[in-house]
Amino acid sequence: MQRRNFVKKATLSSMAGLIGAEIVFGNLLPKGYRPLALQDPDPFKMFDKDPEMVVLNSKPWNMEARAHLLNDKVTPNKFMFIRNNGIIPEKIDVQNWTLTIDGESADQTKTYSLAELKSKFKHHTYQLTLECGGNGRSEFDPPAKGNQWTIGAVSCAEWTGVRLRDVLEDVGIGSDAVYVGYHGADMHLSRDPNKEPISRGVPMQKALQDETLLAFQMNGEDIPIAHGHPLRLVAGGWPASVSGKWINRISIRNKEHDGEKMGGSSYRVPCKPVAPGEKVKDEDMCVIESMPVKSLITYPKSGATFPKSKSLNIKGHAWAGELEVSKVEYSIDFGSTWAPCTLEKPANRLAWQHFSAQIRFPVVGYYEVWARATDSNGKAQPMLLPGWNPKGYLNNACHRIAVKVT
Ligand SMILES: Nc1nc2c(c(=O)[nH]1)N[C@H]1C(S)=C(S)[C@@H](COP(=O)(O)O)O[C@H]1N2
Ligand SMILES: [Mo]
Repeated sequence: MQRRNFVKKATLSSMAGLIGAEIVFGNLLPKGYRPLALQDPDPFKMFDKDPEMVVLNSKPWNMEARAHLLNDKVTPNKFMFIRNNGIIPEKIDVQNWTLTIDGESADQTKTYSLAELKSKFKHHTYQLTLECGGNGRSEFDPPAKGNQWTIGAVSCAEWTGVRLRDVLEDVGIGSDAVYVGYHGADMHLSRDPNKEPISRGVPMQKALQDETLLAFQMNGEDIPIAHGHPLRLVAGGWPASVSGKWINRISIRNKEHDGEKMGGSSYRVPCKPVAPGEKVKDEDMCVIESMPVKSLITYPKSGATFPKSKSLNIKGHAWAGELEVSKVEYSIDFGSTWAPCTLEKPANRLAWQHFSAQIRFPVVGYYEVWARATDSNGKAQPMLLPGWNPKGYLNNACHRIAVKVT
């Protein structure tokens, strides 16, 4: 006869709390069984993602790609990472969606409907690299709290929208303007309407760049819901946290924006290098601006096996925040020697650049292929880890893949 393990009373009442109703016959629930009402819907179906994507968190939804999934020159939705701080807006009324521009340094407060934004201002399309500031966090020691991103929180999709500059100028930018801050329609995890999950921004100079968009399309279609439909800010080359999703308000500020996740250790790193694990005072932390140079080998998939008779054609992308990538090199001897890769120009400023190389291996056996990019200021990626920081941001270490030659 099978023995049934019944769930504890305490667990039962907490589950009832989550469901919002008493679980009748709850005392008969088998141990370890999660009532359907509490099971997650299939995120791959819900967000139209490839089944090889990796879910890091379901509350809120956070999902990353693997290196080999990012081989496309322009990232399609199915391989694009999702980073949410709160709950995706549940009802989006596109017809009545509005964007309000306000703030101490706005000449007036002005509200636009989506249709007005689309008809009044010229449309622009750019490929823009978006990388989460915490991409690579999982490698830091001592570990940092937060989603344990490996290398997959980066994308380069094609975004279409209007220039933020054109809209801000239509409203009128005060002479004392220093920053813009965004507000989105997503909900705080606590569902408290007075709390925002995130409200970040950029200095005016970044806000006024040609490539900083208020986008309504991604890869030629409506932006997918998880990525900010119907309107998102896209500021390529900076931590993607400044690219606000589900945007309904932008404030022109006369000081550094002080919204949620602008202070403390959020998206900030020690202004000067610190020892791993060191406590850093708030006033010694600086806001992350342009992202550091980085590259990713997207072909072949790590672990691939190749015959020695053939050369291996590696492929990947490299990006350098506000800068251009000036060279990418590869090494098959753990960084002792480096050889050049072929590097393409970006499709436009702030788009990632594609690289490739034909590699011949001297003898059969196990190898690692390492890639290292250098930016236009001559700064290269660190081989293993850059400086430690409390929240594990900005890990731009060289990407490495394993290859067996037979
Ligand atoms: N409204 C809103 N915008 C947001 C976020 C969010 O949680 N809410 N997350 C930010 C962070 S931290 C990142 S890395 C990017 C992720 O964009 P993606 O999910 O489209 O890849 O969106 C940014 N914009
Ligand atoms: Mo992020």
